[in-house]
Amino acid sequence: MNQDKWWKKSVVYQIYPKSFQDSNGDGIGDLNGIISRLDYLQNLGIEAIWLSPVYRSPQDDNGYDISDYQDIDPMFGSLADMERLIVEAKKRKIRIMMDLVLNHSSDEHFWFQEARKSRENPYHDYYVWRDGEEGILPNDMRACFGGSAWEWVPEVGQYYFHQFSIKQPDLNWENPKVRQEIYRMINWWMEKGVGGFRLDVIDVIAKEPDKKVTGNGSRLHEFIRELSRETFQKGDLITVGEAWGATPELARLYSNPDGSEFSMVFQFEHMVLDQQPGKDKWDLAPLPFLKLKEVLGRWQTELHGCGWNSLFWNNHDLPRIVSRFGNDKEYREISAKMFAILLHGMQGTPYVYQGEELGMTNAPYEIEDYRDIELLNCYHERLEQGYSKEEIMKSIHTKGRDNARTPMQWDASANAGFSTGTPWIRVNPNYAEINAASQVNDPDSIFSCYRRLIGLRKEYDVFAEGSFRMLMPEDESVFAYVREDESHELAVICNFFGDEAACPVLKDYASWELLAANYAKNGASEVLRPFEARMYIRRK
Ligand code: TEU
Ligand code: CA
Repeated sequence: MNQDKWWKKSVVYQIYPKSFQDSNGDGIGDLNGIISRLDYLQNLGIEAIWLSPVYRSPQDDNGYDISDYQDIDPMFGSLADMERLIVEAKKRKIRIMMDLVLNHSSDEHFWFQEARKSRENPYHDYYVWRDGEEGILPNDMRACFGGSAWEWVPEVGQYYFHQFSIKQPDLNWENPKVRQEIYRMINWWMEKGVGGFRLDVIDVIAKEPDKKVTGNGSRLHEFIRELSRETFQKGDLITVGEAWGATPELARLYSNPDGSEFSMVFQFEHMVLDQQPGKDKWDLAPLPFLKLKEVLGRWQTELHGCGWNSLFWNNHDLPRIVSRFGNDKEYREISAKMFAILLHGMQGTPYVYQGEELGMTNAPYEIEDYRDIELLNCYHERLEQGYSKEEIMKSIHTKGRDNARTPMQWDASANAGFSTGTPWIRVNPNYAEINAASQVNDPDSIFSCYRRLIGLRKEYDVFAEGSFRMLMPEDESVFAYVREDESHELAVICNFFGDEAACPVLKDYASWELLAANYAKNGASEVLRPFEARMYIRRK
């Protein structure tokens, strides 16, 4: 059962290990680096860490291509380091959530190495194969990172299916042996004390390529319920599925309060609004603000009492929120705090992505300084398609995944304190100004704002359980809502933009207790300053 679960009042912090903290000077973040920063995370108040993949991997897609699910990549450390991380985190009341990439493995995984040898090989059916002739593809399905979703293997005279890169062959969930291997592996991690899992692209595991179906295949929830029963339900875990194709209706299945699937899912409806309809993320469009309010509000009310939301603005695949919807120049601090206050007042479990709590920004580099496979493939594909370089770079600077993957900015020393060697990806040059050292002890910093919000969610039940009501849904500048339970009312009132905004309802809350704000208290009574955010509470 998912009722009264600890994770309803907790905040999760996402670590992208490659970019968090390097401990041995090779320029790559690692497990010992993470251990050395646990005190920082405890101070922030988070209670779980979602660790992006640290398994053995050729790193074609930064670890989302796993060649051994039961080992740690030497670049990150050893299994003993991982065990130590779990123990050290536990001492600080932090649970470690691992990232399960179950839709595909690496092509260098033993299973695939065997599978490609012959059709009779016992592992052949671990993957998704279709007959064909070289050069005549089974169908026209495309991979997410560009190119065909089919790749020819001459040894077997067949194509294998891959939704992501060529080095990420899709696993065949129809094969019960594959499912059993996966459950065995997950239980092995659970025995090591792992406290939860994030399930990568879980909504596409039940693919039906002959029907050109990837997301929400007909056996999806059957597979997930079996997975959950055979693994997660044996422990008090937090689980979150990544589901780009989720609707509120589907999310009520994924996060069913009976605990039959996951704790919650990541849905992305609010993260795909600033692109041209029907096109992909690189085809930029201004953010339709009223639509954003409608989307977030709908997810709040539709899951209330019958499901559970994940709340986030950022992750390792998304651009930095201050640069995306806010202002990363003169209002960087103010707007970063506005996004924090706006999100943390909602119902669900908030996720903070490394550096978000510092107001880290996008990294508009030259193409040579980027590393991400998706970004680089887009660059080459679009050049071939005739886009201008300027146009492509604009899309990349706005949406590229490496915006979120630059090294964590710890202090103003060389390489932002991330590494004594040469970082695998360039450090954002603004680290002297934006870094943790300058914020942790400053009560007015973005970091302190996050710490306060994380604490408030534990203090007042209304955050976890209260109902949600949008205020002024048609207002073009203000994002405001009220939460309510038996004992409290909570009001969050934000100006989403960089101009002053009239906000007559403000005066209705003037007598309430101000819990959090991003300006000094004495503002005007009916006007919000640029990006101003206020969170009020009152006892009923
Ligand atoms: O991302 C899922 C996914 O669909 C992405 O390809 C997404 O469309 C893209 O990043 C948006 O820019 C997950 C992981 O979070 C991502 O890092 C992996 O590359 C991907 O799965 C494959 O495992
Ligand atoms: Ca290292």
